[in-house]
Amino acid sequence: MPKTAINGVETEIFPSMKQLYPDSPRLNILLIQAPIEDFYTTKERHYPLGLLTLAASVQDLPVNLRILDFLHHPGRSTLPLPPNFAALKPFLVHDRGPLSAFHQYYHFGLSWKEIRQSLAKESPHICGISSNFYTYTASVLKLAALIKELHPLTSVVVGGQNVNDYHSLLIEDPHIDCLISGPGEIPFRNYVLQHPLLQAPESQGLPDLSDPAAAPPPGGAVSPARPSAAPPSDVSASLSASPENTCSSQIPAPFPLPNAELLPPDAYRISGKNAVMLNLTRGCPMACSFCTVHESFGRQQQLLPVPVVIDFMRRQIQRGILAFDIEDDNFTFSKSYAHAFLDALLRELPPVALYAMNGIDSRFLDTPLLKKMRSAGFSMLNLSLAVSSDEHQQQLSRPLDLQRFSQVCTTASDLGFRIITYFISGLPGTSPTDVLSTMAFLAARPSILGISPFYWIPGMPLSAPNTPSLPEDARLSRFFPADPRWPEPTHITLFRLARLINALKSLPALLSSSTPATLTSASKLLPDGHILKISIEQRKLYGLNADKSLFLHQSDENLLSEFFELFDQLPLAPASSWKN
Ligand code: B12
Ligand code: SF4
Repeated sequence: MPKTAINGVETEIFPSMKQLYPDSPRLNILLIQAPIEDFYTTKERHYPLGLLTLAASVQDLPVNLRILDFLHHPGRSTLPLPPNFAALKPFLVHDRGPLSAFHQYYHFGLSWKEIRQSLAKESPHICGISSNFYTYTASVLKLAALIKELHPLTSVVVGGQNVNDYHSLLIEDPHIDCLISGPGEIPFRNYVLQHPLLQAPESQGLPDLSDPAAAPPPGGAVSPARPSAAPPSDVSASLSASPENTCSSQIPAPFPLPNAELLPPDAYRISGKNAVMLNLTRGCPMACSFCTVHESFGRQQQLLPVPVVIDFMRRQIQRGILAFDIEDDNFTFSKSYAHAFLDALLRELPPVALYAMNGIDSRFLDTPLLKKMRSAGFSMLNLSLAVSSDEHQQQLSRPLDLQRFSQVCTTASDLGFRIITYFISGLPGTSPTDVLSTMAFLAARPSILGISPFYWIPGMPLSAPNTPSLPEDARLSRFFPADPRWPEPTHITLFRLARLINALKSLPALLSSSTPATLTSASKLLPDGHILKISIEQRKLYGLNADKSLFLHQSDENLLSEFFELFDQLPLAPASSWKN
């Protein structure tokens, strides 16, 4: 069968579908999240937001639609290390101490045996699989093959941020019938509408659904075209153009909110609270060269009308949701929009816990906004810094005012936010010394250090001297040396050093101390024999065995010397702590 073109839906897509499940009065659609293989996963952020917004875009059609989340499952099983991860092996020692890194490779989610059993019970006309991550392409291909083996006539559609023309694995796969890139709502709805079951309304007694505009999904009509990937000519102009979008419920929503009701309220939890994820905005006007989000959502920011968001949240609260994670790329880019949203939330909704775990850019934060965020229910602030040097920020097209960043940190800490700031190690063009400077800058701020090893994505504007030949190598936890200055031992040593700083920053004695600490003075607060004290005194990194004995981690010795020289006299600020 010819595969549907990327970004479009051809007409001849269901050659033999008229015979498939002819007795079903409705179209059976399964929207599926695949399991993954990695050293770790972040289960608090598994929410299948993209699949649920797709679901919202077809919920008015005569379909039986279910979400099968094969990832979000307590089950995990250990796997042998992939052969191409061999360089990591000497470092993957099981360390029970504060300087641990990864040590065991896992399959996260339902096992393939259980997935097979689960799919065998289904009678799907269409299976839509989400593929957001290049590095996890293999799981998506395996799932597509399994669906075709069990249900040869079922249409397998794959969409998501990994669907693009930069790599051919999905395009060439014989088990995938249709690929949809960019926001999936409109093309997926069109795809569904072309199904023979929906194309014969009289015989099925179904309404005429050939005109999508006749039945827009709740929240307003979805946008008719893929957003522009071109950056807006004037970022400040797009900023000031956005406030009108804030309050009118007359303005149609440019994209749907998730159909959260498809899943039980307690299916996803954050800090023990029933949680849902949502986007208030889509599209990012920034142009950071290590990011590919614009390929999917464009560079013009679209805003949901505030009343639409508040209605959604109210409905969720009524069904027992207590926490909301706003996964936007730049939720506060338009400050007036963010204020309008927070004002409405404070005015109209009972207290809830709010998160923006994808990170907030300090450039778009100030004291009034931070105060309002705190009152509205944010207690954690996830900031993103990438790198601290001006030169590298320019190279990455990510200029940042460090003084302003520091002010934001101080204000947020005074307001009682717990702060974590993400920075990237291993970026092509940067050296380990550059990253030590970023770490030194953050160590002196009341923030936890969120080290994020660089991973390559096909199509990212940033070019790398070494690109991984296999998708599995293109993940954070692989510490892939995209630049020769970043061999695995250097990368992993920095990872542990970030953990060392964080452990010291969180020491109760440091938190209550009135005098600024240094690495050496902080170590003096620790009892004799403490693993961190020994590590600092000996300028080596130690791990902890199960029997509580210590072992020495293999490290980049030059980097260790450089770190201890640099940090010996540098100020170390305690991490800000939760204040309720
Ligand atoms: C939330 C999130 C996560 C969550 C997982 C979410 C999940 N359910 O799986 C967590 C935190 C676990 C995560 C992890 C990673 N992430 Co992440 N993540 C995101 C983030 C911030 C938001 C995703 C989202 O919900 N978007 C909103 C929804 C509405 O959009 P969507 O899911 O893309 O869906 C739309 C379309 O893509 C499409 N679509 C999606 N699925 C389908 C299916 C069908 C059938 C169709 C037709 C259409 C379709 O239609 C949807 C509606 O328009 C994005 C950045 C972003 N702005 O999107 C990065 C992003 C997806 N992550 C990325 C990466 C690389 C990772 C990591 C693999 C990095 C790493 N560590 O190596 C890790 C994996 C770590 C681990 N071991 O778990 C990259 C992916 C780039 C790529 N092409 O590979 C992104 C784009 C960020 C970036 N750096 O550029 N991530
Ligand atoms: S990293 Fe964030 S701010 Fe930068 S372009 Fe990507 S989504 Fe936008």
